[in-house]
Amino acid sequence: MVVTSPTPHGTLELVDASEALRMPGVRAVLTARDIPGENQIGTIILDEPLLACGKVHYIGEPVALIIADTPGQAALAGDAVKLKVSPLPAIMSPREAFAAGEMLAPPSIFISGDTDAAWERCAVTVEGRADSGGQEHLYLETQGAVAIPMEGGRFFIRSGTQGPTYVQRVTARVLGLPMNMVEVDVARLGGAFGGKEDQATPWAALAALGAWRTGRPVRLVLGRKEDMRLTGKRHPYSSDYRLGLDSDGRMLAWEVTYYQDGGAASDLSTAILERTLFHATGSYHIPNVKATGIPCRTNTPPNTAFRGFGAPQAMFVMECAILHAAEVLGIPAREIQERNLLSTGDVFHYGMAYRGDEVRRTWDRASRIFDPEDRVRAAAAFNAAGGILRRGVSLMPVCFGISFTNTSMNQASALVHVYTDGSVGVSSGAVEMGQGVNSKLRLVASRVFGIDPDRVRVETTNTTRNANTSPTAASSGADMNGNAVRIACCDILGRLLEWARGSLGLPTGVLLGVSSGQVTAAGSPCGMDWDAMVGGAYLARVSLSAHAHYATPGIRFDRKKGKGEPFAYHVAGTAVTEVTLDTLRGTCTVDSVRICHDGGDSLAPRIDLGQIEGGLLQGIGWMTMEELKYNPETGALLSDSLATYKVPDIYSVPAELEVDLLECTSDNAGVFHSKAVGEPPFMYGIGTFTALADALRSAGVLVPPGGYRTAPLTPERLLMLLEESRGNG
Ligand code: LUZ
Ligand code: MOS
Repeated sequence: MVVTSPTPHGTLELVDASEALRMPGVRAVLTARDIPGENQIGTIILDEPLLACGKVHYIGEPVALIIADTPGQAALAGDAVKLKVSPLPAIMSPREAFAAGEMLAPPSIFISGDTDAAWERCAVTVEGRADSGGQEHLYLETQGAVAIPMEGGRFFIRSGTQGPTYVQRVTARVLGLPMNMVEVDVARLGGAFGGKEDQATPWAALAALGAWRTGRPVRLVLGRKEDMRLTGKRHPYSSDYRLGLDSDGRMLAWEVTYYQDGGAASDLSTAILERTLFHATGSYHIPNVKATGIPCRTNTPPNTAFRGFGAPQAMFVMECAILHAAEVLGIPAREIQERNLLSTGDVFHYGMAYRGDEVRRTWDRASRIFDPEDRVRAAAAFNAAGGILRRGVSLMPVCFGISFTNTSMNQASALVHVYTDGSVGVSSGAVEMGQGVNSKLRLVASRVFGIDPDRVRVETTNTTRNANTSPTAASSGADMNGNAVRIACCDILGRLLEWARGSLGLPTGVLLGVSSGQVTAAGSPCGMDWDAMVGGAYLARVSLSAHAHYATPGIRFDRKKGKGEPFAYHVAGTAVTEVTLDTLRGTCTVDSVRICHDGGDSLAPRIDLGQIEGGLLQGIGWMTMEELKYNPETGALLSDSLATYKVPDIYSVPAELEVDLLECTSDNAGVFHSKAVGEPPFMYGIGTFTALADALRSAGVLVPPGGYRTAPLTPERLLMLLEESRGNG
């Protein structure tokens, strides 16, 4: 049980646990003073204590840890801990924070071309503001960990984390131990979405602290409400933009400033802001760009990674500006979009050339097979007929860079054992969180070995078997760990076939392989099966194990210059969305979403389809219904349960949902020409916002200041906009 700050900002005057310590079942109450090592859990910037010390910076900041025999006893004792906090002024919005000089790090700026010189060449410029809200991860399984003290002062931790190495490093730091004294094991997570990249760590470190103090296993699992209150979310952004276009609708200049609501500590905010800057131009080519990111410190839980990692916020602002320009020019947004789509060879503002062609290919294919023009005509006819309903249509192109923007993180490792009975065990740094990475790894191993996937088992993710791993994140888990598994398997297979060649007495010119469990020579079975080869090689003392390391090739980025080739490749796609808005009630339905998605040569199309559909739904939730509400007086989160925080459910699924996987076998850094799929589909959800904007426009709602360029477009907000436009504001 974790005792947390009741105040968004203040000085911690007193933590009195004397009564709690006398309560039944209570083993220990720990505060910052009890930490044997460093009270520091920061990853990029060391600015976050594990347990508050001196000051508190947000409601829900851990102050004390209660270890008791049962969760009930711990909860009762938690209520008995007396906290005295003298309040300080709290900041709840990023612009307010910026005005007060409260930043988590200095602003960063990406520049290409010369925007100042470009404005005078623009026939039209639009300026405005676009705000997008935060988002609760709502992973099915809440944060939790079990820490077990082991012999020799070691600790074994089972953690629900995307980043076992982070948990290991921080726990070692907190306990004052070398990393080799902490083993972290992860079986699987009940979802994460980025919420367990950095923020699974404190709960594991706290459990370990409890295990260290009591010498007993400690289990710490957050309740749902607790999890919603205590952990960080997607970063809300408030952004200013200025977009300049020539008379043909070509975008010439783009200036944008992102005020990122980082919460009370930096967590991954600066990395997320960097990905925002990389995606400042969305799926478009703009020759003159100035993008500024300001990481602002506010008094909410530190915001963190969430599917898309800052890119959705950037693409949202870009699409809002295009809508705005389309209104001023009196042309459909899709004309501006199409005119400016990225083409092969276009240079991004960060200096990398776009090597793919899938932005235009998916747009063109979506335009052909989904016939958006016909849908636009149908909507116009529907709207012309009057009544209270209005239809809207949008196209939403997505282009997402694949690789951690921090180049050094783009590495993975695998450990593969073939056992003497021919079965295979695969370990890697990848964490299974429902995204299907284990199925993909199993397919990779079975494909290299030429055996049935059932012969392959994917083991837990464990820091003793695979060390110094990057978190399973950035959509790159299958790409990088899959490649490491591929290399390790190839290594073993090479040794096995070499032994088989000798045993069969075949000359070196004959190509050996394994297919459907049979050893083949020049493509035909040669009477030896996989099991016999493995057994024979073992007796001949051939190693049946391999460890492999994979580092994504060809990427680099110079942070000082803001230029480089940070991404291995880009994933693209285009969504066509139709919505119906009820102008009387403010409600809306998403009638259809049709997506043409660049899935590469998919390893597992059904898994990728699940990611595309799930990502879309999560994006629709972010854009239309999920809204974080805080008590304006106390700063407490009001939307802290599923009764007050609405997420998409089965009824939110578009009545028609169609996904077309673009056939694409071009070379990239995926495994066997497959492509990363986790994050890009999230941003198709922005198409629901722009389709709603289209419907609003036909209901007579036009760009009011701060108007519909605010997400989410909840029914409440839609109704207010409609009422304002009717003069009922
Ligand atoms: N995590 C991270 C990520 O540390 N760096 C990234 O670039 C990233 N991108 C997407 C999701 N998680
Ligand atoms: Mo992430 S947002 O953990 O890929």
